[in-house]
Amino acid sequence: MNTRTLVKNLAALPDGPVTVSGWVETVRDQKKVQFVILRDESGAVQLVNPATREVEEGADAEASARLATTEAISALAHGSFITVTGELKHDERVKLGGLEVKIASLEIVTAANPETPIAADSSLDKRMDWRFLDLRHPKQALIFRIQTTFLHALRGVWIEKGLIEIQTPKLMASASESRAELFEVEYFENKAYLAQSPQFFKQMAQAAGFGGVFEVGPAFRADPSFTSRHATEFTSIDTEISWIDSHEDVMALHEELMVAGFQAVVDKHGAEIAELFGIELAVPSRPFPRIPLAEAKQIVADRGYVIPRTDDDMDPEGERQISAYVKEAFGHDFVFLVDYASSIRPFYHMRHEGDPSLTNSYDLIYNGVEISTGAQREHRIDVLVEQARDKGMDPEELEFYLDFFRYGVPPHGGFGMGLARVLMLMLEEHSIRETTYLFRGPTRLLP
Ligand code: AMO
Repeated sequence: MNTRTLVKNLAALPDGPVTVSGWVETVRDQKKVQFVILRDESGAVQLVNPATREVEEGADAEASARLATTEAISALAHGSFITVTGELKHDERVKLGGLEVKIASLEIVTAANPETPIAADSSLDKRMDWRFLDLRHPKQALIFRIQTTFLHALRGVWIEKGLIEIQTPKLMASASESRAELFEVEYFENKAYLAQSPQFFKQMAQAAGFGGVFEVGPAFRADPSFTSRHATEFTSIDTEISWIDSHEDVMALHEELMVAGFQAVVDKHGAEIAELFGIELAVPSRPFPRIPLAEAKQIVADRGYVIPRTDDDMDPEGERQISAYVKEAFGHDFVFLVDYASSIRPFYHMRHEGDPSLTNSYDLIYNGVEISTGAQREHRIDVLVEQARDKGMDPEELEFYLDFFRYGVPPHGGFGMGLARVLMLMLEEHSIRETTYLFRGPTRLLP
């Protein structure tokens, strides 16, 4: 390893020799002095070089070296990765961090092509073509630090509660959600399908007696749409717990996870989020408001927006409207819409005792967009088979799944949540393309 000091650690060092490594953000090549802004994963620092433009014939090796460094800086392409050794000097007149490094030696480790293919005003699509350069911006990188912190906090809650982390297969013999949006792949002599959700296998863990499980992993949907919230591959945060009384228990866990995740993000990144995104991120208070779907539709209608489809789900404008209402009425950014009609829910959702037209399920809406679906599952095999038939499904095709329920299984439930959507809404970004490391959509498989 080289002995570089991370830029963020320079401030704590006394004046003296240091080595820093990173990429060149800007070069200011003045006649008498040259400035280079070097950035690494932790911050940016100003490097300074008193320019040596020419040396006398027969000058000593040191003077020749100074000339070589000056010429190298003049020719230095933005983005090149360099290592610089020099003298650290604290100087409050330096705007960037109140310090600079006077270059003694500069090594161009890898030179960048001189023309940078993207600029600050490039389109999102263009930036995605050059995602590795786009991600060099501190704002972009911060998104993935926040994601790391958020997931770490969620894991903290799950592990504290004794849940087991699982990795379920993404190659499947059947659909995991519906036959719509299903990717089919050649699988030797047969067909396989890419998992749309770990749904069946996280439920299997309940039959396996695991008590509670979680998974953060890829999910695939052959969704041809180009909205700001849909990807063909996304990271799904899933959890499933046994011995629940109803979906209320799932929502309680969901709230706990969100509060822990937001608390960790605010604690660790609140100041940077304010600086780079202009957002004062707050930790949501518990309990999150809960509104039955039918009531939510009425509230939205009373606000003057009639959801076009009659028996259907909320549409995106309906989600925005109900969020606006919840913000006004409760000052909350989150709302659980509960009691979805069984007509618009999958066969595995448990229906209300005494009113099979409704399910023990919910969607979590955050700042106007659905981020999650959760439910109590039907664990009684006869009822489950009936519900599958009711949805026009062939129980024979579901045999492997139905078997989970034939050898005893506790009551259980869980949720699935799109990671990129949470981050998009948290950071008020316009698209999950911004909050996905490498986005996948109908026309994007590269890089
Ligand atoms: P659902 O299909 O509602 O439920 O998906 C759960 C959450 O996953 C995210 N999501 C997506 N994100 C990006 N692009 C997509 N194409 C996409 N599709 C879904 C959303 C959504 O709220 N098995 C159930 C969950 C459960 O009941 O546990 C399921 O998959 O944030």
